[in-house]
Amino acid sequence: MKKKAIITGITGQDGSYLAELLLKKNYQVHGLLRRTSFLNLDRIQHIINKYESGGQLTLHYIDMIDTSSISSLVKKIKPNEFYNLAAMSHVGISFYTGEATLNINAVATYRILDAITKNYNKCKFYQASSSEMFGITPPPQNENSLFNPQSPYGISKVAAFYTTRYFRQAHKMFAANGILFNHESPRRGINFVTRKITYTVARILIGKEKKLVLGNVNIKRDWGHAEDYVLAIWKILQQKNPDDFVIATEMNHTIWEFVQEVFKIVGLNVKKYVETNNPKFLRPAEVPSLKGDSSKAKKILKWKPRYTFKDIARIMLESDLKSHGLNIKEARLIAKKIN
Ligand code: NAP
Ligand code: G4F
Repeated sequence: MKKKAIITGITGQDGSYLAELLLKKNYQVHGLLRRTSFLNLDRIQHIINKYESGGQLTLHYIDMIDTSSISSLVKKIKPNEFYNLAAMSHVGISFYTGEATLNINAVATYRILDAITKNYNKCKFYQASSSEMFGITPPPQNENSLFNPQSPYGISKVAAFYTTRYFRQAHKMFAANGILFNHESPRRGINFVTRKITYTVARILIGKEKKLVLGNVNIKRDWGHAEDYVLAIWKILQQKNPDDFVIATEMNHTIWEFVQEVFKIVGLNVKKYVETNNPKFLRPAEVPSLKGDSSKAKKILKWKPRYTFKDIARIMLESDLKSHGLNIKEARLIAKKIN
């Protein structure tokens, strides 16, 4: 019998990589998506083409602000695994959309867990928790570090984290948290800082953008690759007992170091093309430094990241150059001319 999984947020960065992984492992995948005014299937069109007609992949319209139909879906499908990845995932924007962020990220998580426990409590549940929950707690952060969130997003994720633990402890569900540090890829949304940098560099080179305008570049993040991280997500639900795991590379870098790395690859002049500390991109409160200690995941999940900081910068840049019709050699020639 094929294993069955439900994924919320299948159209997102992680949802798309996780769906790919599960489909390769021969799961039957049910992906939940919301209605948007502009159909947003870019990250999953390739798997829709390959798996939807044969019935291995099914998409269902469910918005996280109205999870009433999740009960009947869980009752009907009886999934082995439920991955809750949907979220208003932009920390900066959450300062302006606090209530919606709490509804989508926290209240919906409670409703989903309640629906699972009432309709099919054998289903294993994964919650997409975040290093943002640690806030100003100094690095290295691990499973025992204090949560000290600095944004509505961070608060919503702390609430969802404890909701998951509550269903594990009080309702004896297999409910687990992955506390994932930042992870990136060519599928990262273009308003997250790494992708903004690689995307804007490509656009500067083709003359569509004049400058890369950033906020605070002294902030440090522990960046991994989303492909590595969805493997950890899957492993968390394959354990005998539910538990919480920090997933991180254990290395961190400033935003400025990422800028320098990307500009160095194509030889573009940083001083000429980068502006920092623009008020539009400064946040009312910041999380200054994240660096995870993932020794528990290494030991129990036998997981470790394959991609390095430099790999990630290069892969993301190459992908953005390619989608703008350039390779690195051509990009370097243009950079020389416009520096
Ligand atoms: P993402 O690319 O922003 O994807 C978020 C997904 O949630 C998208 O599919 C989005 O749908 C969906 N969504 C948002 N609001 C929704 C709503 N009201 N109803 C239904 N679906 C909704 O985020 P990601 O990077 O893949 O992250 C996945 C999860 O991991 C999120 O919960 C995030 O908070 C968490 N996380 C991410 C990181 C990271 O560094 N990437 C680290 C720690 C934790 P649309 O496509 O329609 O927008
Ligand atoms: O790329 P970011 O927007 O990611 P952030 O805030 O760390 O959140 C991401 O990682 C979390 C895990 O820790 C996830 F839970 C969350 O869903 C998301 O995936 O910003 C990184 C840093 C911030 O400190 C921000 O202030 O970069 C700084 N930054 C500087 N200039 C900028 C910019 N961030 C963005 N998005 N855009 C800028 O222009």
